[in-house]
Amino acid sequence: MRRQLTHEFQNLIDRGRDRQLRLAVTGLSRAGKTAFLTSLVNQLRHAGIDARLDLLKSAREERLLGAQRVSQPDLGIPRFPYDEAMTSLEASPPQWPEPTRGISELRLQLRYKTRRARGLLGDTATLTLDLIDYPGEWLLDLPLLEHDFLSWSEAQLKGMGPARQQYAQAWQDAVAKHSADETVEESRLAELAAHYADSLRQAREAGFSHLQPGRFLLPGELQGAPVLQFFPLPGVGEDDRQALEALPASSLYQVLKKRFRFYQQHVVKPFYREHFRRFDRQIVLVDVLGALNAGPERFEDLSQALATLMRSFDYGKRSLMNRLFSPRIDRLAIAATKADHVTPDQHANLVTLLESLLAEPIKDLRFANVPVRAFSLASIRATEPREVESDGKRQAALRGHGLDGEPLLVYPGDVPAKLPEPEFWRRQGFAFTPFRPAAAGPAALPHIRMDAALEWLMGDKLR
Ligand SMILES: Nc1nc2c(ncn2[C@@H]2O[C@H](COP(=O)(O)OP(=O)(O)O)[C@@H](O)[C@H]2O)c(=O)[nH]1
Ligand SMILES: [Mg+2]
Repeated sequence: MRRQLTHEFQNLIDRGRDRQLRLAVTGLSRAGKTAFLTSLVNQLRHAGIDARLDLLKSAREERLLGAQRVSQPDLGIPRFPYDEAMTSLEASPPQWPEPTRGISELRLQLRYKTRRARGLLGDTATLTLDLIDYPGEWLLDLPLLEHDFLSWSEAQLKGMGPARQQYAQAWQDAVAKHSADETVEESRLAELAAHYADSLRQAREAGFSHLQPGRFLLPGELQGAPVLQFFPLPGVGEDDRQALEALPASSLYQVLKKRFRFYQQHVVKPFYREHFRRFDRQIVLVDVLGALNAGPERFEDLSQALATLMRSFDYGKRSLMNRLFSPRIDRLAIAATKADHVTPDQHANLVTLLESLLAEPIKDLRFANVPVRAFSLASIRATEPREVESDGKRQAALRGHGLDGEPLLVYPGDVPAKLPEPEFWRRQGFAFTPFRPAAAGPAALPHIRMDAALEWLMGDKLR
């Protein structure tokens, strides 16, 4: 009798616990979001069969039974293309999944055994896990809400370094042919805006990250809409405010100003209100190694982009985020991806480098009492650690295949443990070769520390 009561009591507790988690994955383009989510779904689907998830407590204790896909709750959001990604990885030769360019979502139902005292297993329970993938570029737009068109315009044009300026020059020359009070034809506006978007894309291609507005790079369903047809206006500043404000509604200045406001109200705000606000947990992926490979100006630019991006997680009482949207993320992970590009002895440095890259935001998060942890991981491990002998000494190396299939045995170099000094860049001691993924078989995808990230992001929900 007594035994039965305890059992029912336990059932009640189980039902009362929150059994739902909205986990969001973000990062700038090419940071590794698609690879991460594909691997995450794959690992969970193989849990209890052949996945290697020793650092995920519920898996280690053999309580995690498996995961199933169920239909997603938001019918207006594209489904995360898991099957398509797996098809690419299973192809011969295997290929990295196609890049995705907007927000997508997938719902999993996890089954697991709850934990009782003294290691006894409890009942079977389910956790509904909503996974959301969205471009980090969209978060670069948060500060845009603090500006009006004029101050935004000035800030955009002032902040460019020489290499970055190079990509904006042709566009600037084209705009310089027009004045702020001129009535510019709709088609010409569209042209100038397209030219501006193009200059952002070129800068992006050349390795820059700190680019605004974010939707110009990843327009999603807004491709071609007039709301994306504005740009900063060179040659005017705060001193001209009064004169500019007095211009007629048809003037170039007023038209751009109106569109900028529309972009704030109908693009930036709705994303935070309808999506961001509802996330419970977040992982931010960063391609630290890619930036190291790209040199000092790109690396510094990534650092600024990350500082901007992380402002969306600034929950200080007086932060813009809290004032506008009262978000609820209660735990955050930041991860340096593609760790399989360096030898395992460099992984600890990769984490400390990431931590120093994000030192300020991490401090703010801790102050605001949002737990945050840094990781290095490989969602889909494409290399194997090896050792080679050179000059009679043993040296760590990586074995893998290049994108066109040729076998490689390389030592990519040392990862600096903190922000690199000028000396590091002079030596250029880092060479990053892209690898193609290993052939995917029927077993779970090979990874590095996906399980550690999972434990941090959802382990407490699987008790
Ligand atoms: N070696 C290795 N490469 C990776 C890994 N994850 C991503 N990549 C590489 O980075 C590219 C971009 O990754 P993707 O997930 O598409 O980035 P997204 O734009 O953030 O979704 C991929 O095409 C791969 O070349 C990984 O775990 N290991
Ligand atoms: Mg993607």
